[in-house]
Amino acid sequence: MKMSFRWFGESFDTVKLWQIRQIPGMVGIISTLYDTKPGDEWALPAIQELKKQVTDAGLQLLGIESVNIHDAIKVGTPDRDAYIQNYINTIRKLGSEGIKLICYNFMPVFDWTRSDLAKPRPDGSTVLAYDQTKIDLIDPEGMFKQLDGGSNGFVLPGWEPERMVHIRELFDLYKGVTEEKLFENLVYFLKAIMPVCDDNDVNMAIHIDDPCWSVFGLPRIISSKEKLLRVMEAVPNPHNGVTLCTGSLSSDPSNDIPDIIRSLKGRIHFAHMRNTKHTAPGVFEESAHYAVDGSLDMYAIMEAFVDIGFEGPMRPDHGRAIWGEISMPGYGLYDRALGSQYLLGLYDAIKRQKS
Ligand code: CS2
Ligand code: MN
Repeated sequence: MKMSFRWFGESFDTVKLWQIRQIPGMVGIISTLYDTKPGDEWALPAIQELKKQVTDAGLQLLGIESVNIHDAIKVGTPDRDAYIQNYINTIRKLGSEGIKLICYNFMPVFDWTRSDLAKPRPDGSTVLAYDQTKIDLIDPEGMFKQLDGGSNGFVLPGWEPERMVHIRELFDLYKGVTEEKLFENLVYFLKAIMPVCDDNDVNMAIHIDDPCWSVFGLPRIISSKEKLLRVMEAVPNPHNGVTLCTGSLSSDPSNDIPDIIRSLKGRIHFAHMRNTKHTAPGVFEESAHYAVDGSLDMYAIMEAFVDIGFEGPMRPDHGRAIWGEISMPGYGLYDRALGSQYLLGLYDAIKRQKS
């Protein structure tokens, strides 16, 4: 396992590479070109510059999160092939620079959904939280306004304002896109890109849907063991893999995360470690990574990663906002740094025990 940290780039992140470098055990950076739009072909000099910044800081650029997928590909409109070609070109350029991991998601319209970006906890920290009863009271536009207003002035990944102004048209576009259709479109996309992944040894790692159920009537296809295995079996190439995000999977407590990890042996290319605390069905908050602070058995989850011989990048996912830090919600330095140390401690102890 290679402990890594998500970083949005010099112009977008409050956290500095030199700070990340000082976190014990931190070897990798997961980044992106945050100013590209879904569907764009990435420019090689920009990729090279990003890689140089990371390497100069004494870290390795271990992967991209995310190269986002254009809605035409998800919906399956006639122009999708042009966007797939752009994606293929981007994969080739990343591969040529030695960047062999791409995380992406296949959620319609927007990325993860939360009802609260700064829910206060008794210790004075704030966390991202989800309450289905609150979501039921608003529409997607209201949702975007609420998130945009609470994001400390940062653009949230997957909630880009230029896309969100077209939110109604986007919803119209997805009318008639059932789970089955979305699945077919994912398979079409994966089959088209596998040859370039093979040539460049690039791993594609699909992120879990968050939450794991339909929000605002949009389909969800990456949300359970059965659904994940179906995608793995439909395109059995090992370059077609998963970003195992524990927090996203845990939104549905019926997901047995250690069992899912074991069932995906060889197909998990990237691990996101997050803990969540569930207080009622459909109601949870993102707690500290420390198991006791939430509802997840972080030991059993880490043990499953050790048992399958996971060697890829692992990163602490969303952290709490603590010590007065102002950052993109979920992506401050302090709590993710703390989380990484807990995760490394678990990992080292389990490894030692088993050797
Ligand atoms: C989120 C997502 O759970 C997470 O890591 O912050 O924004 C995630 O990066 C995307 O869904 C991956 O494409
Ligand atoms: Mn995640």
